[in-house]
Amino acid sequence: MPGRAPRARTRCAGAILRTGPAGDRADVSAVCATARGFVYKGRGGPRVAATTTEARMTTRPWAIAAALALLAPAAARAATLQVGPGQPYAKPCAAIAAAANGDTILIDAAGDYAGDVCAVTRSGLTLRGINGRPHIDAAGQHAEGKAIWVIKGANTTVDNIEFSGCRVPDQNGAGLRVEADNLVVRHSWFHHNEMGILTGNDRSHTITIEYSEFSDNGYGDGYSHNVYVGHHALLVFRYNWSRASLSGHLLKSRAERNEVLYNRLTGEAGGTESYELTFPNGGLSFVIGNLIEQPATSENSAMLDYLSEGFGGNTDDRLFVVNNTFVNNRGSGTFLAIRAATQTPAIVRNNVFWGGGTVSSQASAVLDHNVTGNADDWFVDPANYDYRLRATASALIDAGTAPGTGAGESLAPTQVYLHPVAGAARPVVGAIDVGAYEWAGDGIFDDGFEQGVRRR
Ligand SMILES: [Ca+2]
Ligand SMILES: [Ca+2]
Repeated sequence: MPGRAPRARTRCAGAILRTGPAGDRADVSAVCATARGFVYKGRGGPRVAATTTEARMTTRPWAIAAALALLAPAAARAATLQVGPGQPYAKPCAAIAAAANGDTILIDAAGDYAGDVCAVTRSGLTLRGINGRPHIDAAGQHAEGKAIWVIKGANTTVDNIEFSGCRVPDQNGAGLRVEADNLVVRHSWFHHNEMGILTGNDRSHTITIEYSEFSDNGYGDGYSHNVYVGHHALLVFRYNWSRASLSGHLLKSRAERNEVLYNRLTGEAGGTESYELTFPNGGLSFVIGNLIEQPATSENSAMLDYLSEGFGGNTDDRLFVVNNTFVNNRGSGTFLAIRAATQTPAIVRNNVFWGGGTVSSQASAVLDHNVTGNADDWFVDPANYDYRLRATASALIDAGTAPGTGAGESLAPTQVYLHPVAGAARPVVGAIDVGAYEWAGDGIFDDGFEQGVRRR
């Protein structure tokens, strides 16, 4: 296959420590684990060590341990494939085609990967950007009419990669189309695709998305979104920034269980997204510690939508909304559109509902220690979507109650979203504050970690 390079399965470690049986101390510089067993390397050229014992006698203990590890079962001797200028693989998909289960593919940000699209069929791959964040622009290409990468292998990790520009005939071209269990996406950026991430509908699958950014995805028809998770067992979505999807939603999930924790879901200036957060089929959903902002230009006036399309095979309708900051710059509408099919009263505790509108459309919702209002001195820098608290936010500081538990889980916000796309421990200062942020003195703002809104 053109461009396909052999995987390196030989690894060497260490240097000679003791004189070996052949008195070869001066001639041997390393011991290598190979398919033939241990091979000494040195001035006399390579030679095969007779036994592991011989190798052990002649090398430092840590060296032989490292070499032995490379002869362990397949899962432990995964290879690392290098992608980029001057590397064995010029493009990510060439390495993906050559990889074995469990391998790591390192993609140098210096490469030009425009139009390099494919399916990922091996399982257990780690696909990681290095030396910056590599960018894969679809450039008119797509894999299987679906995405830049179609994830078909279980237990894949995608780390530190930028995906943009995917368009397909079905108008749902994604950065990632997910058709396998237990994908983990982190530190990645999805923008100007028709979908950021789109999954299939396998109710046994889980997906984790964290420390990632989604912006300006959507075909513009309202059916394409920054993030769209289908019927899954579990979505974990945390420390992400999703903003300004084009007519679609900032986050949509049909999962049976959703853990949406410490994110920034903000339409921002000119954003035309519909729902900022929607669970159209309900599901056991924890919404804790998020900043959720609706701009005046949002295409609908509801922010969090729940059970708007019936259960769709889900069985749980418990919704916990705790210690979030909701900002409604549209000025009217509904913060929590909890639809009529929802039988279980939602638990809505310690939230800020700023800017006007109906808090909950569910009459039976348990509303507890929430604060509504439109004061202009609560937040650090609303113009830049910085809704951490100022000392003047006395209506919010120490105004919360113990978050308690729900569905057997703690509802306490132990972390805060740290902009951009990071997290930090939530400080504990007196009683818990209302909203996604704890006021800990103005000094917290002196370290410059708020870097403002990036515009690209
Ligand atoms: Ca909306
Ligand atoms: Ca406090």
